[in-house]
Amino acid sequence: MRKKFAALALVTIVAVGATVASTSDLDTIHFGLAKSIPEADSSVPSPEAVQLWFTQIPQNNSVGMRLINSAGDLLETGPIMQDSEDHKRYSVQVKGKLAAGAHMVAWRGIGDDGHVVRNEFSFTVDAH
Ligand SMILES: [Cu+2]
Repeated sequence: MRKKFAALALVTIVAVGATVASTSDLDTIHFGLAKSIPEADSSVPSPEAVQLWFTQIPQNNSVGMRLINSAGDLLETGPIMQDSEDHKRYSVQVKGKLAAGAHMVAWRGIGDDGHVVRNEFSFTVDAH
């Protein structure tokens, strides 16, 4: 069941990647990602959490995030949590240590204009 879910997620990402404007366009037009930790395209030790800062406070219960490894497997994380003070900041706890190599973070959310925005970025876990 989990495998099937991961495969579906990847299909969605590929389809969306072809039609959605770049992240920099989204920042200025409407809802988007302002920054993340790990940063996009960074190389880092295995993180304990993935943190996202959006350009607007997302609508309630609109934010989702998936962590996917280079084999396309959906990795287990904790639930998506909104920061109680900075309402633009969301995070998930990573379960265990991530293997070295590329990882993709696929996220979605809805801002003020009611459009669902989806995008993804990658980071690499160092070998050491
Ligand atoms: Cu919009």
